[in-house]
Amino acid sequence: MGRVHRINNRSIESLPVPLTEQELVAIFKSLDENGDGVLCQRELKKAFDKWGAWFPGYRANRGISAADANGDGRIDKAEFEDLVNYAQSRGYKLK
Ligand SMILES: [Ca+2]
Ligand SMILES: [Ca+2]
Repeated sequence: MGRVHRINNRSIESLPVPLTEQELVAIFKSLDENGDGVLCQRELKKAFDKWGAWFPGYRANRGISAADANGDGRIDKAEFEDLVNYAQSRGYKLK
């Protein structure tokens, strides 16, 4: 009964890359398809799909609960940074 030893080798590349303000705005705009200044669940689902999520709808919901400070179910520009932090903490690369 041997135990397989696996080295959990997380590379430095997997660390979140901080985005600049301009990059955040550019990403936000590219995701806000209808241009109403907020990202709804449907738009976030597409975003996570683009970022390679296996369950983009689930991720969108999780991202909203993590970042939606005022509880309206949508992500505005002020909340977007928290959403980005959430996505990056889950290993998504946004650029
Ligand atoms: Ca929108
Ligand atoms: Ca909100």
